[in-house]
Amino acid sequence: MRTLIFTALVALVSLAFAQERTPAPSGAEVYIISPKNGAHVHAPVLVQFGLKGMGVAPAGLKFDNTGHHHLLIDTDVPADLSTPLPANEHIVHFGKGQTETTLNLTPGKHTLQLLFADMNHIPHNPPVISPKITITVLP
Ligand SMILES: [Cu+2]
Repeated sequence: MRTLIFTALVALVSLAFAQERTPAPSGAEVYIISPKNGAHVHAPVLVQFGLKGMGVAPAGLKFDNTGHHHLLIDTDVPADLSTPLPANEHIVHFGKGQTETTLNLTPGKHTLQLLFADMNHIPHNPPVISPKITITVLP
């Protein structure tokens, strides 16, 4: 009996830690509708998020084939996509289900990239990532 309880506990604990990544349907795509790659723009910059083959849902709500947008600003996709994405000035979460934002970027070149992730902020498997664009913000 004791062994059984122990085994059950181990199974529960490993389940809690080995979070299965949410599968993405094949053909799912995120992309930046605007601005266009190479665009010269003035701040504030309206960034519009495009999504194909999946739906947007607020963070914390579980629906199949959904997630929420994350905008990577002047940074690369994190190497480890098995854990929740951090939230900072370079990785902005849109956990309310927003599909656009306005950025007050400083003049100069900036890169933007979208990364979709599930209700727990963990990218899907395979990850749904947009092409990275570079824009120039005019003074
Ligand atoms: Cu998130």
